[in-house]
Amino acid sequence: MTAGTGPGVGTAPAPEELVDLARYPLLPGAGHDTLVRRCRDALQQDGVVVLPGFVRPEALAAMVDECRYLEPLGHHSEVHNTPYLALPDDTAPEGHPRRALVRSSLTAVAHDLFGPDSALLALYRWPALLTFLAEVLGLDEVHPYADPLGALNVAVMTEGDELGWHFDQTDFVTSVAVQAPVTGGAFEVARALRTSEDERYGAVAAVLDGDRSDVTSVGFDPGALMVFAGRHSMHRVTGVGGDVPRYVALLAYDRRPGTDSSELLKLVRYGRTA
Ligand SMILES: O=C(O)CCC(=O)C(=O)O
Repeated sequence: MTAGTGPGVGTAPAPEELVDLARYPLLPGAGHDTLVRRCRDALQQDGVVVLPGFVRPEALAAMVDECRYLEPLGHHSEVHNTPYLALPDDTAPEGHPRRALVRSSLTAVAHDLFGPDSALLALYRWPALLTFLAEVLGLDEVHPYADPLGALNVAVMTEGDELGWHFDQTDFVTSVAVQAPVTGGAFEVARALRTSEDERYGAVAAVLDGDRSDVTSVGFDPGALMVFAGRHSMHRVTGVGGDVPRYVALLAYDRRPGTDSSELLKLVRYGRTA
């Protein structure tokens, strides 16, 4: 059986064969320190770093097959929530972002559905990737989530799906773009829209009302690894069109071991809690 395409009876691919290590020297050696510095600078300056062509073409083809196989096992949800991923605050004035509702519609494939032969799982657990991410993020360590459903998950977006404007509740998100849709599916960011001290509700309301002056499109480039700091940068995925699903793998890590997601988040995203 080809790695990552079936119900998980094969063996896991070697993670170092999944990544273009000539272009991105993740392991210590020539070019490694320069790569880390470049990524760290981009993340600090722009809140996002994208490494196009990170996944080698053959590995990407296996990941597409894997996502195709997993897609029917995923849970589709459509929710309307605030950009703060919280319930609307009815005490806030009319038109306030804390009362605004945005639509998110997607299918999520949970971590426990990936087979032992999964290329995505092999990449997710690869110690060299964890060390590299810690270096880029300036952290001592990076740990995979302990969330049995959300640790590694695939977001599938088909015709009519979208991810509304929101701020993340985590410091950073790592993703691998696997397959682009026919139209839409762009990752758009209003960078550093708020700070820890200032919510800047006026600026948030303007973006929600369609003001594009603070918005940049990061695009969607299959094979790219993205590290994104979304706590202060509001972001969204534009509506998807056409008959090719958008696949993105979300690799959830934290600076501490044992991080889990709330039961409510699991229920909404995966339709179950375990
Ligand atoms: O699908 C993507 O490209 C990004 C997903 C995202 O921003 C999120 O899940 O918060």
